[in-house]
Amino acid sequence: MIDVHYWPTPNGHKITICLEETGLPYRLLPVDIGRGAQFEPEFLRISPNNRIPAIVDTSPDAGTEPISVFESGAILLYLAEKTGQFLPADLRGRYETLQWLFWQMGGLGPMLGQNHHFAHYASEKIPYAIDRYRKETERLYGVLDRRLADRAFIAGPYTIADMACYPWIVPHGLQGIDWDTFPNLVRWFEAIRARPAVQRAYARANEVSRAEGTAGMDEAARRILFGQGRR
Ligand SMILES: N[C@@H](CCC(=O)N[C@@H](CS)C(=O)NCC(=O)O)C(=O)O
Repeated sequence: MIDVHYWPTPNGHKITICLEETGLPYRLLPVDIGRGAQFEPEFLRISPNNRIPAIVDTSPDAGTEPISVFESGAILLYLAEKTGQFLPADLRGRYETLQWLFWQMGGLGPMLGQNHHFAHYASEKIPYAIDRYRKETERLYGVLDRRLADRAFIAGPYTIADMACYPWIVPHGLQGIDWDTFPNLVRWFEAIRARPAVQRAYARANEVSRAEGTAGMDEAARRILFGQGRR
């Protein structure tokens, strides 16, 4: 069983998509990051960076101790290696996948996260910051669109690199870009959106949102999420 310490955000969706695609049994354990649950000592023991997602594989191999993994890229790699799915076995295919997985972790995710922050969450509207991250989003979309010009998915076959990128493209309507000018990306997006496993993953997210009430962001959540210093 895979225990997923989870909240319905882009980084959380990556893991439920992968779990639905691989068919591994899993259980969702909500971590309400707007209420500070990411600072609970029990959670910090498995995710010292106080971020979701994190997983605990309760039976990595018959009779062995549970293993925990944090950082969505490491988790996707773990699940791909555990199941032998969505990460090509040959050297070239493996590195086609891994370089784009790391591109998502170091570029697409953080930059689009800042785009969302300055355009929608920051109490002060700073034109320089809004423009900086909107342009960077546009640049990254362009990189992905060119990559997809001559292949169906990012590494060729559908892999964990696609699962990492897709949830960050879902809110494209909020990112200030001109969606229709990225036709290869639109085709790729629609192909992934139609996958039954992806639809199941987002249905699980809705279950958590309904049960835990994740709609909107109040002042307390804003302080918790955006006021973090060393302590
Ligand atoms: N690099 C991390 C980023 C994870 C991340 O930023 N998670 C956000 C939700 S999408 C979070 O847990 N935020 C809690 C907080 O900021 O305290 C990953 O890919 O797993």
